[in-house]
Amino acid sequence: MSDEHEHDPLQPHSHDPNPEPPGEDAAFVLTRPEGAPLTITVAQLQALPGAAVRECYIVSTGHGTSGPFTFGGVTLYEFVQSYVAGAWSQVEVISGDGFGTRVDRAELLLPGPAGPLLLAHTIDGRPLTRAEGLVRLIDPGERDDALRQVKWIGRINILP
Ligand SMILES: Nc1nc2c(c(=O)[nH]1)N[C@H]1C(S)=C(S)[C@@H](COP(=O)(O)O)O[C@H]1N2
Ligand SMILES: [Mo]
Repeated sequence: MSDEHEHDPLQPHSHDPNPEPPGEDAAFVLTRPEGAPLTITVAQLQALPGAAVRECYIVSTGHGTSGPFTFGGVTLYEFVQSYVAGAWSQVEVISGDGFGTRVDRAELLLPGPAGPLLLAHTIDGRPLTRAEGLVRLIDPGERDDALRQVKWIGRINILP
């Protein structure tokens, strides 16, 4: 984050995670291959089919590991399928503080043994707080750096 180039949220820093949420509103913007952008609220996520993933760890080289946690929410695959009727190839998940990741459709179609990527709004059976990252992307298979454990999702772009 310390270079003078324009910061690319999809090439995030690997250290010193931001402890501060970028505002209190957990709603985020969704863009899709077709149609106008939508604002997605936590209530709308709660209305989608639920999923939970046990034994999740937030692992970061340099500043330790936390967990295990059980995260609950909707799988990223189910979320995309709920909002896109046609073809799509990739999903970008970007936080309000300029941190993010890009996921290929193939990865979402065939989750790894640790479980599917999740748009999480609960942790250990209770609501995730805004400070804890509401709404947070969880990749249960990620075992270093936590670069995919995107807190405070501000935008999801579904790409054709
Ligand atoms: N929005 C956002 N998400 C983020 C980060 C960040 O700076 N901003 N840092 C990442 C990094 S580097 C780590 S180690 C973890 C830290 O997660 P924790 O605060 O739950 O321990 O969040 C990840 N997700
Ligand atoms: Mo990290």
